[in-house]
Amino acid sequence: MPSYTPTSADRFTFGLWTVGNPGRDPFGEATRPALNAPYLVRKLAELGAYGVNLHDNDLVPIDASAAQRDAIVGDFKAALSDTGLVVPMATTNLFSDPAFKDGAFTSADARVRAYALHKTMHSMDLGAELGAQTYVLWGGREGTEVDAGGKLLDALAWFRDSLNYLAEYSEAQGYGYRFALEPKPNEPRADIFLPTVGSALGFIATLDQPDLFGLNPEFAHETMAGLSFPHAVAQAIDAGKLFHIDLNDQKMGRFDQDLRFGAENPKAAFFLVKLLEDTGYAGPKHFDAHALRTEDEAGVWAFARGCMRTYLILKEKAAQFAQDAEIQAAVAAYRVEDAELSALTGTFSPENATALKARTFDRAALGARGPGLEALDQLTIELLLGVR
Ligand code: GCO
Ligand code: MN
Ligand code: MN
Repeated sequence: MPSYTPTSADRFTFGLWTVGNPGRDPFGEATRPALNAPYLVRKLAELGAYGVNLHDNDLVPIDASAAQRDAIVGDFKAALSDTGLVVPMATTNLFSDPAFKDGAFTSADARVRAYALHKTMHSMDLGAELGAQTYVLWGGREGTEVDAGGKLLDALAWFRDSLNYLAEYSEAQGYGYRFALEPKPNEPRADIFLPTVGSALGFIATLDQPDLFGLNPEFAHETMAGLSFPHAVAQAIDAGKLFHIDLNDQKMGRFDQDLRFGAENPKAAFFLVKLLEDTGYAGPKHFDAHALRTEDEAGVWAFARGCMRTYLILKEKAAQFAQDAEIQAAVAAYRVEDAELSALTGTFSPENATALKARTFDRAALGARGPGLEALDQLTIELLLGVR
């Protein structure tokens, strides 16, 4: 029986805010004590994680003095160097402070927009000091409940200007960040700007330096929007924009649950892992989730271990899927090739178009073909349920 014990080669990461989540929710107080950053680093290293990610204020309180900041960062760096854990990604908290209650980069107040840039640049300095190469931008408060203010187009322009500015700052400082936009449809705002992977991809094309920008898609976020996460990730991969990924789970149509990876939709999780493994995704696999509010500290580590273990089990299942002769025969039978027709459809030429228009098709036969998907899906389910 394989142990499914991760090593740093698996590149699993957690946020300080994930395993550090004390169980507070809109209806109730924290249910477990806050754990300090160096302790979290040591525990994650013990469990076989590769790295740890952070918002500026997960580590340094928003009102810390320069001396306090340096002491806190020093202790954190010591834990990193003791354990070998790295910080591949950093981000800014642009959602907790009341200053950001109506948006950060998209606030209607120019002073808030300027403060958001100021705070993000300081946070980028911290991330660079810790070695981060990916900078995530999750616009948690970038949205509205009320559209009467009439800022929809302005908000997009302000957002664009801010991202262009930050990209220039990164280049001017020599940080070389790759920025990853993280779409989410709602929560904490009623309607968040750039709500899905597709929206973010469209927006990136309008930036001054689109090559510096990609996606940090999250399983729960596309699921909240009623969309398929594997489909969204495939589109990001197709565009060369899968810069980072947030793994967790979620029931569709519910509040933002941040469940343990694979806990709710193991089949979608399987097709996601298969997609990442088949396409050679080499970035960090970040678990942006937290233990249930019911849990104590032991539950937190059971949660973290479970996220990684489930990924590794699904990775093994993906390999089994590729080696299963009956499954592969069904996959092969699903696809129909026709060399003669492909020669006509592969490249446009007036001759090909004329020849294709002149062809006749047996529509009834096309419509009558059974592609074998019921049988293939059942084989997949049996594989996942462990009877193959
Ligand atoms: C959420 C988001 C956040 C971001 C994090 C990093 O739903 O709250 O997923 O957890 O991922 O702020 O940018
Ligand atoms: Mn989320
Ligand atoms: Mn996230």
